[in-house]
Amino acid sequence: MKVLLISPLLAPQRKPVDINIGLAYIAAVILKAGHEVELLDIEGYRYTNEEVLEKIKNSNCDLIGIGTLITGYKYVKGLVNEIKKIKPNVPLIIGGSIATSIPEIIVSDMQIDYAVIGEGEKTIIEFIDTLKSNGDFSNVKGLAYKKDGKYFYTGDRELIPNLDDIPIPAWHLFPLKEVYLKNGGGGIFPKPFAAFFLSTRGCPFHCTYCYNPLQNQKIRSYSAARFMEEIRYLRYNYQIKGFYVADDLFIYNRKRVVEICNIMIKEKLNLKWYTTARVNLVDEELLRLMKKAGCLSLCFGVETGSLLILKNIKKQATVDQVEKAIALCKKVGIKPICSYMIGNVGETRETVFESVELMKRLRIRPTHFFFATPYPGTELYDYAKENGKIPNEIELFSMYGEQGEKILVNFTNMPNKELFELRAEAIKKAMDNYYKQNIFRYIFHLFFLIFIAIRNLFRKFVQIFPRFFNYLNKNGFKKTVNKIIGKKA
Ligand code: B12
Ligand code: SF4
Repeated sequence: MKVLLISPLLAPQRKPVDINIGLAYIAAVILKAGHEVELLDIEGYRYTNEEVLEKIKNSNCDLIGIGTLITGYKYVKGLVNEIKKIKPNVPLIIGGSIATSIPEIIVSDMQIDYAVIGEGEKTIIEFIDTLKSNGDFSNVKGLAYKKDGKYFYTGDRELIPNLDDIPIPAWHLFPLKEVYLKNGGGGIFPKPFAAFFLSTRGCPFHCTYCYNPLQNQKIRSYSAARFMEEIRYLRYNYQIKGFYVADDLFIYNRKRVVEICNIMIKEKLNLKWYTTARVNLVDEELLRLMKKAGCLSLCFGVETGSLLILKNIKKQATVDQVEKAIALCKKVGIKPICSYMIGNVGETRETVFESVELMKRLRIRPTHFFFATPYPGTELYDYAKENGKIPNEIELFSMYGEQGEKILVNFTNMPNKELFELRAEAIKKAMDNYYKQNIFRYIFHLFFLIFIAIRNLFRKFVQIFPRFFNYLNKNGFKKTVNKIIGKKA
């Protein structure tokens, strides 16, 4: 059977960096089962709509699979309509968080034939087998579709107990060298850089704005050996110099992290990497080891400096823990990056400025404030629905896009305009504080930039001067001056 897998356009406003890793796993299991896979990576290649439709038209596939996030809703809906016009008889199946979080809506609002809920590795293979044998799809767990005109769900599929059992993602189908590895990295991270590596699924915490807890997935991780197998694969096949572990909670299993770091140190891979962390899960010993293993930076979802908001979002972390974790990172030389939210339930001017005060105390460059956004499958989303804050779900899905730049749902008692202005004021305050705290660093930085500019000018002059001198010798002063000012002799 030939399966056409489509990675839709996801983040057109920036260069493609993150491979559609869920789809890469699906491609790997289909290939392993002996079928053919054709991949249409729209996000990676940025094909135009015409090119996309042409490629789909020319494909002799027996099944089409799409995988993406909820934010791809609008694009996928349009794409699906077009696909059904070109290939009305080819079954269309969709997976990814878009399917898992709103299967009923997907099945009824889009011309999708089947939606895969949860992990798809086993479901897709059973689905293909059933399709081939003309069997009964109601036996395939984790599948949603229309039966007798009504939504039908076959029931939950058991989680894959051991992630080491799944094959290495089919990275070779994606334009790794030409696109993703080239675009990843930068700043303190060397290129080629793999920004899409995943080794953990699930999370034991219950933050209200996150869709992980509602999937109720037990946290599972690759073993250290499997982790290293994939890293070596990327290192030797694609010469990566660094990577980002996109796990939601890479550091959850301390023992595993220690093992991974020890292997990296022993093998002298000299890879530079970063990942996400949680302020209540780091300690000095662990951070030192991570640093030694090449970890240059850690991203913390700090979210707020207000204890009240921390409680409201069920973060299970305290402001003290934030301050301690950041201080430890700075002490061992790991660059901490903190992200913040604004506009959660209970947010006021006072709580926003508690965040600004925290930023001030942390003395690190503040990152952006993201507006709290409810995504389906999260507690925040259910709260918004129950409180009449989402009058039209489909409309909301169509507005999703870049992260937290717009107020899609306002959970505060402030009008949108005030909340928007408050964010701008808070960002300005935080940045001003930061510049004041780092004034000498900035002056030094400025001098450094001026020095580099003068050095470059000097180098250019040294390169050009002999040519200029030769010309002058050959043509005389007047002709040379005329040449420079562009005047004909
Ligand atoms: C990598 C990632 C990204 C990448 C996406 C890269 C890409 N090209 O897809 C980037 C960095 C761009 C991104 C951005 C955002 N993300 Co994001 N991201 C993730 C992350 C960390 C991993 C996704 C992933 O690959 N998971 C691992 C794979 C194995 O799981 P999976 O995708 O679900 O795939 C499985 C099944 O769904 C199924 N499947 C998937 N595809 C297909 C296709 C077929 C045909 C079949 C049969 C099955 C199938 O099988 C797969 C294997 O089991 C998740 C968190 C998480 N742990 O899942 C958040 C997550 C998906 N992101 C989320 C969000 C909200 C965002 C942002 C809005 C910002 C933010 N707050 O993080 C932006 C939106 C950007 C935009 N412009 O649209 C939410 C989505 C919520 C939802 N209901 O959809 C998640 C779940 C985070 C969270 N915990 O809340 N993200
Ligand atoms: S935000 Fe992070 S810690 Fe909280 S539930 Fe989601 S993945 Fe877990």
